[in-house]
Amino acid sequence: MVGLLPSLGSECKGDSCRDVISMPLLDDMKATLKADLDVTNMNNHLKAYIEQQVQKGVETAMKDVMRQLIDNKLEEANATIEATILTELERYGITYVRWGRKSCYDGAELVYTGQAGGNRYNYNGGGVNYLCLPNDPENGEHQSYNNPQLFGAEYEIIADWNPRGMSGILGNREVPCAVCHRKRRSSVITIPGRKTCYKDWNVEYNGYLMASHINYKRTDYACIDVHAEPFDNKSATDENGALFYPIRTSCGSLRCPPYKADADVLCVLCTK
Ligand SMILES: [Ca+2]
Ligand SMILES: [Ca+2]
Repeated sequence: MVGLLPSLGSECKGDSCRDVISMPLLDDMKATLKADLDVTNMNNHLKAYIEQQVQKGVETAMKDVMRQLIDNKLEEANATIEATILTELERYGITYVRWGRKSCYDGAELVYTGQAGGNRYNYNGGGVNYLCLPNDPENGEHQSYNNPQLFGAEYEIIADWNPRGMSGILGNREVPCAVCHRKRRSSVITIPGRKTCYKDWNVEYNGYLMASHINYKRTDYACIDVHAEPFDNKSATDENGALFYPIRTSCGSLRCPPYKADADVLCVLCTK
């Protein structure tokens, strides 16, 4: 019996492809059937088929390799983008003053700590805002003109002026402050009249809203931490300067309810 499959790479032509195939017809008859076959077409078909299969295999293998390469590159690119975003996010954030405390809350970075100050409670002119004055000032030159408008601030929280939950030793003591930086946040608000933040906002601190006294010059409102502390160990002396008085509600134009008459005013500083 002759082979039907010529080796790949060699192609038969014409008579060379005409071979005689013999095979047993019936064992008992001890005879053979002989036939001439032209295997040219069969060879060509087989060759084309094999080439097609080889090509498919190569294509599939190439696709797998390319896909793997692309996947790897995409993974690398995603990791780079993510790392870049995280690095950039570190540079962004918000700042706020925490009045009444020397430190920042839970992971917020301390920019500096200092002493609360502002204009004297009974002086005209100047600013109405409280200032957080750093503990390591860079001082200007001495001057003789008469326009002193920068004073330290005192807690004017004496006897029954003490809001619930605040230390009773604060009266006439000086007021610390901390400037805090919270990374990866873009907004900050101080909400008067609440001690909790709204949904999706984070509490930085809560306390009581304070300002000047109704008989003195107007100031800003400031949110004094509920756990306010004295600036230092110096005993309470009534030096005055800028003053922080607790304030209370007054119903009328302020709707009660929802507000409550003659009540301490809570506040909370929120970020997100
Ligand atoms: Ca004092
Ligand atoms: Ca005082």
